[in-house]
Amino acid sequence: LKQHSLVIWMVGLSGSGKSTIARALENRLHGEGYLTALLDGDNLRTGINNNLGFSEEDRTENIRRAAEASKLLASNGVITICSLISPTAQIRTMAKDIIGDKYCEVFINCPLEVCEQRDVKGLYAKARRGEIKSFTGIDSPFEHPENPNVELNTADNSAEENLNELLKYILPKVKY
Ligand code: GGZ
Repeated sequence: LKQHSLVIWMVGLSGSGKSTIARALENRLHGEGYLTALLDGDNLRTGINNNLGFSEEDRTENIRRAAEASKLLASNGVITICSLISPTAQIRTMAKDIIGDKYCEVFINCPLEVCEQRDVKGLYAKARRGEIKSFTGIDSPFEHPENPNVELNTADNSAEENLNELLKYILPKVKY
């Protein structure tokens, strides 16, 4: 297996485009022959994290499990791409501490207004109506990452531009 492993930790609001970029990145790396895995918050919450909600405590446990799973995958040589909101500095520090020097933080920056306007799943509308409580960005905090390794803006730049920007950073780190 000729690759260096890495954990690419995508941070951003619901609807910011994390999953889209994560999938595009995985397809590209996989297409180039890299061994990859994709962990998506929304997906994990139907399985290993299906007992967790959206309180601060549950989000912390959600991230802890995802970080531990990523660490295992990366230690087995797999380039692991994680897509979870990871809303607070404290939560991200925990993920980074678990994963260690393979941790690479990618901030998918998209203004709340734009995420809310897109509202692909109608969740923001529900949160505004009070049908979903503790929704990130509405009545639950989102702290902007201070020092991400990469920052991508999905409101102003195309998916292709963002993927290329990300690859510029990732490829030299995973190539032998
Ligand atoms: C935030 C919520 C909530 C609340 C359901 N707050 O855009 P989605 O729908 O598909 O992805 C979101 C997902 C967020 O889960 P994470 O595991 O990434 O969050 S965290 O890192 O904070 O633990 C969203 C959906 O779950 N969703 N209710 N209240 N997002």
